[in-house]
Amino acid sequence: MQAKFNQTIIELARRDITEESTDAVVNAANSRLAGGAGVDGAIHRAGGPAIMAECRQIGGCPTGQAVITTGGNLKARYVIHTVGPVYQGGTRNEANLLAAAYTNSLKLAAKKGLQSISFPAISCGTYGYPLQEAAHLALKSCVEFVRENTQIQIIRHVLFDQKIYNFFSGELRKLI
Ligand code: AR6
Repeated sequence: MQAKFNQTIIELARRDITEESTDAVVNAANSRLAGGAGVDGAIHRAGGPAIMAECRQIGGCPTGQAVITTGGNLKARYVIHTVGPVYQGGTRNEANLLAAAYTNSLKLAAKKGLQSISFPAISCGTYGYPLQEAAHLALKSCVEFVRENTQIQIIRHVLFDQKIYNFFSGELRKLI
């Protein structure tokens, strides 16, 4: 499923983000950039040790912020590492932090001159964010960004399972 907002196509795909050939893939990292399970583990496994070496140099990334490394052995030229919030009931500024994770990743991609980017469903695994609200915030952040910024031509949300895909497609339909 896809829709065009201003100059940008926002699309949903059901597959493994490590296969993406967009200019950048986004990693749902932790604030120490230490690697882990889920999409983080998959990206480091597929991308090879060069990515972790760069993460160690950078040292860390606060929740809601984003940093960039090269893509190692991935098809994507860059990995943008962002840190979503751990969901703790919704009263710890989680919504703003999740939106910021998307917006700051997009700002970094635009600053680098990139034209395409693939996101996983940040905070939707280990970090426990309710899926429908996470899907809404993810898409709303991207749509708001592309209304003001025309640099990025494709934003792809790469969703691992059908359940999350269905939440994203339901929320995307509401924004069209
Ligand atoms: N491609 C696309 N999506 C994937 C893939 C993949 N290869 N693998 C998993 N997902 P998670 P978080 C989906 O837990 O909630 C790590 O240990 C997964 O099904 O990866 O932000 C980090 O180091 C889920 O929908 O990220 C952090 O400590 C989504 O990606 C912590 O987990 C995000 O799940 C971050 O937790």
